[in-house]
Amino acid sequence: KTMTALAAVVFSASAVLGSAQAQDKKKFTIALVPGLTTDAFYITMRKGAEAAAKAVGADLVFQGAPEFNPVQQAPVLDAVIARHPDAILIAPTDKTQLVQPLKKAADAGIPVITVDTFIGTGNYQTGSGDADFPLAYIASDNVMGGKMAARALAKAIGDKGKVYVSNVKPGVSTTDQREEGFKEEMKAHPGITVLQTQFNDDDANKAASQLQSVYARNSDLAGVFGANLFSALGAANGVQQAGQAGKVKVIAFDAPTTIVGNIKSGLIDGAIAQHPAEIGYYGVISAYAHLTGQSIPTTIGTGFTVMDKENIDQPDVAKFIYKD
Ligand code: T6T
Repeated sequence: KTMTALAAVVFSASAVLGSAQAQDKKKFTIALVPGLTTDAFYITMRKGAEAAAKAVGADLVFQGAPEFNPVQQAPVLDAVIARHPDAILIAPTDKTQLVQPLKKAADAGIPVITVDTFIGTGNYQTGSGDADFPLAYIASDNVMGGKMAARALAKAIGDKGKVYVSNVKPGVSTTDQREEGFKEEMKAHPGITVLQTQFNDDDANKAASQLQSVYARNSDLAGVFGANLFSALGAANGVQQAGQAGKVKVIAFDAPTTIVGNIKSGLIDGAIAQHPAEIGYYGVISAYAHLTGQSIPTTIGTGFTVMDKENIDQPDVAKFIYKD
């Protein structure tokens, strides 16, 4: 009996302590720095991050630059570091140029996790190099995504003809890897010639005029791979402006809402949609797990959904169209 009473006292004491701890529980602030703020990919990532922040009772701060550019992103990062959040999730806009700016966060004791893109080699916590300090990298498998795009384009053009990659700029981990995967896969398609990559600086208008110049030089152009949202939309617009809709085939990376109309009209043959909401969700969950003393994996890979005319209306496919 005494033991039971004692146990009850201990139990109620620990219950009080537990609730006091719950009241004192620190509310974490997690910052998400996107590649740029006005991109449906990062807007969708933010939604996933907010869902996770709500689930764990953390505050999410979303702060980014208006353009995908390391020169603009670094001062935004400095401002975020000055607010000293409990953790920073960031899509670095350049593999090397964001290393030093991010080192400042790590030196200030702020854990860093990169989402979508990586710095250095993307192999973190290995003890090698000066860019392995982020705790984790959460993203699509971009080499694989590039290979998937190559297969889709090869199929669309009947496995022969000239194609090229419309890309952002060298030094961006994601789009570099997509181009690498695309070219690797095309080695298995000897009837296809891959022309020189056109870099558009994430400017859809530039991508559109580049398409027209490439087409002007190669009237037998068979297809183009737009390696991210703006490259793909721009290349597709260029195909339309050249009067080649449905003739020059377009495979897009990313899935903004306009992709639906473009796929249905036949201007774009297919899109490799990433799952940005998953990236944001697992980014926040990983940060929270780390902040509460759990170990976290150094890489988390998220999936793809391939969209085309046949499946775009199916709810399990359409749910991966980005939010804007
Ligand atoms: O493709 C995404 C992202 O994965 C890439 O790193 C940059 O471009 C996008 O944000 C789309 O615009």
